[in-house]
Amino acid sequence: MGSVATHPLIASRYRLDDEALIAWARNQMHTEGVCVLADFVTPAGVRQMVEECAHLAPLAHRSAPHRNPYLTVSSNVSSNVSANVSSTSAAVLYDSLEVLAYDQLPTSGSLRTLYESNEMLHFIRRCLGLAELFHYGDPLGALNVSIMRDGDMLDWHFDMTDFVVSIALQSAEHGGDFENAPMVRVAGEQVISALLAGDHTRVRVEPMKAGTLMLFNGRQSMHRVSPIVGATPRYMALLAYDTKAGTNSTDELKLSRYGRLPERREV
Ligand SMILES: O=C(O)CCC(=O)C(=O)O
Repeated sequence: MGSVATHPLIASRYRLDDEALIAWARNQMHTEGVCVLADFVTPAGVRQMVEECAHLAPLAHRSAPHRNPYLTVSSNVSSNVSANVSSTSAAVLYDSLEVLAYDQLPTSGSLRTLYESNEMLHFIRRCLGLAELFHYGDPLGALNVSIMRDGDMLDWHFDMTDFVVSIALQSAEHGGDFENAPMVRVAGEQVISALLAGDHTRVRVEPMKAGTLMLFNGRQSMHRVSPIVGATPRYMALLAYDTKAGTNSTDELKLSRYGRLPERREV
């Protein structure tokens, strides 16, 4: 008792063996596809994580992919023609961001310490109501940090995975809101098309301030990050897990997001 309940980087108000908290999180995921835990990381932990990111930021890879809302088609088209498309899968949308990869983050730093801890893995697994959960097998993407600067944005998309776990580290001066249309995928093509064309009746902003942990089903919920305004970069840590051991991403995705492939180690 005690050793799995707390972690030095996690605020004491959260006990990782709190059955009521875990049941609430599971219900949130089931009903809304999102669970937001404010002030999850301690202020000191957030400060350390921001320092790690700020120090490494010059090494981040910048990309500006064009793709459809399902991330199934990438495109070299240079203009945003998201509105007035006959099929939502033909919509061309645009992202711009920088990303720090897992292998760039210091092994004994606070970000990796939290991500790699078994306490955190088991807590996430239980909040998601899963029998098994593994750290993602992608040497670049298992834990990565998105850095978004003045003018950067992520446009509307559904993720290709069932869930994502993120920790907000630093907000922009303005913009950078996480806008979410919860569980909208089942509503069908017409509703998604209306949303892409500007009908935001189903959209809400998730309260992601520094230290917040979010569990999110991005396969069912269309979401975007509104354009960043101002000189302060937005930092968001993305912690990846999978229900199967050793799951990796494709080389195409790695090249697009990190601009490179992992070094191959000869055995
Ligand atoms: O930065 C964020 O808050 C969201 C990131 C996101 O939607 C994604 O990487 O697919």
